[in-house]
Amino acid sequence: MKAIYNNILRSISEDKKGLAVLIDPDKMIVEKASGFIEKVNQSIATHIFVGGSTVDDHTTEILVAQIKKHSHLPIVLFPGDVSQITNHADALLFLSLISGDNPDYLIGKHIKAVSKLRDSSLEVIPTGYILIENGKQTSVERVTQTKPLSRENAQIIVDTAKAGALLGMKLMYLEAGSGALEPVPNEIISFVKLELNIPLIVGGGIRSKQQLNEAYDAGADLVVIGTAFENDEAFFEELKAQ
Ligand code: 1GP
Repeated sequence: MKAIYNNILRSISEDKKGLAVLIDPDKMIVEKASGFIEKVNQSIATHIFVGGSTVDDHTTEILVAQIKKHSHLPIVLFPGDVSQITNHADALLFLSLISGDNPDYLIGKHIKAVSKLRDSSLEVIPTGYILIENGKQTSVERVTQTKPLSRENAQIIVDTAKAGALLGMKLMYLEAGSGALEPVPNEIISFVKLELNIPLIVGGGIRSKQQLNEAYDAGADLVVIGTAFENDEAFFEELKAQ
């Protein structure tokens, strides 16, 4: 079954953009999740992503089970570590951090994940993950011990994305980092989009409807927002489904 990925492809063919609300299990109190999820359900969100840089064992599993009770949106794991893989979700972004040179995040953690995935029904989506500098150090940089790509060198970013696509990755994720001061520049999104024919995800530092629409106009197929909703749930009001 490749339902989630095929749905993303279908949305693109119908000119529909996606919005993933990112929930960090480390920051969401499970008992309070239902109220938050209710707001997600009433918004234009198309996906719920779950993941964080550092999360206690089993926290993700408990949270995903709780979200499942309250939403029909697809739940996609966006894990910072192997321990965050749970069969309760619908799909897994099998992320390879191709902007960095840490073998653990290029292939090492993936090997460790296999024993968990062998008997799992999770849809596994190979995803190239590209960290782009945003003005401050982010937790991805700290945890993975890799440097982000410079936002001044668009060609390297494009070539990195293209290399990931040539390796067979099915999604490309341009990441400025959670709580980034500056989102991925729109020119970089456009430039990468021109070269790729796989879906493009963009996230990090997007905190207004205008920035969201600019990312869409530049070529993002799916935008991920976490911090802006964590900081102010009133933001959902601006993104209500019609
Ligand atoms: C982080 O791209 C996501 O991995 C979302 O970032 O929390 O800044 O919205 P924000």
